[in-house]
Amino acid sequence: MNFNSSSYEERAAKHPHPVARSLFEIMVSKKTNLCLSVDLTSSQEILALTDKLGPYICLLKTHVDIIEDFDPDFISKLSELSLKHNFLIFEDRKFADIGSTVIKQYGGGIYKIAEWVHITNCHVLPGPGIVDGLKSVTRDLPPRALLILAEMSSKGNLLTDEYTKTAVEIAKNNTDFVIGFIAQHRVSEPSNDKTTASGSNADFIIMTPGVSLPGRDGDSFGQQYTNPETAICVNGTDVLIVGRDLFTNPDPVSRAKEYVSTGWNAYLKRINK
Ligand code: 6AU
Repeated sequence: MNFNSSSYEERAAKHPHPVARSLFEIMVSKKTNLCLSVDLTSSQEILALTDKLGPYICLLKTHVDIIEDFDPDFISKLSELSLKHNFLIFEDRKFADIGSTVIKQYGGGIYKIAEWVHITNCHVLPGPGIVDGLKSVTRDLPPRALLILAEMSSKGNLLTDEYTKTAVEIAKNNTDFVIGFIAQHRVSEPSNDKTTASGSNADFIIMTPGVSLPGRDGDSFGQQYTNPETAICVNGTDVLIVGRDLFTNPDPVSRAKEYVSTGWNAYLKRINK
């Protein structure tokens, strides 16, 4: 079995990274491990759905570059919602360039992602310099964290086992910034009672996309879905990332509640409570 049987409370108490601690604390206080992937293209629709589902999520995942009417005011409104409903913001930017370029993409441009986003993610195709570059942007900002894409959900993706192992090594060398992975399984060794604050047995958070309650197996572009119970109890994920099954649902609040109860019960089963 490759999963972390410690509770989110225990992990919050000993995690060295403030963003990871906040996330675990939010999960515990709201009893949810659901991340809404709000892949809509109108800022009004994003804000409206976020306000509706805010009470049920620990994390909101955005793709800011798909918004058709982006305006800096959108960021203030989203940040207000994050405080109102107590969730963190994760911009799914999937940086993938050399260090000196990602510095400008993360800190600058029209989105200024690092200024308002608690968590972002990157591929490590370019090697460890991408992590160094991103980290350098955060030096004078409030705590910021990174997730490394170690596995992908899509059919035929090129992230081999060897690639995943290297991604984990890069994360272990950067525990002051990297708090976990986008992955389909717990890709770092099982922590359980051997979990340490940082270093080679660091407590990495696994966030899994390609998750859906039964009924959705994939899409016509290679997306593949796992059900929440398997993702948490068998594959060892910590956070369920759900997009279309929520934002295209005619009753997203009821659907979100189903994810919250399924996800939380699976977590309680995993930690034997
Ligand atoms: O639930 P869906 O299929 O509507 O949306 C899944 C979301 C999308 C993808 O861009 C993202 O998750 N995603 C990621 C992330 C989060 O990095 C990696 C991956 O392997 N698969 C995937 O779907 O916003």
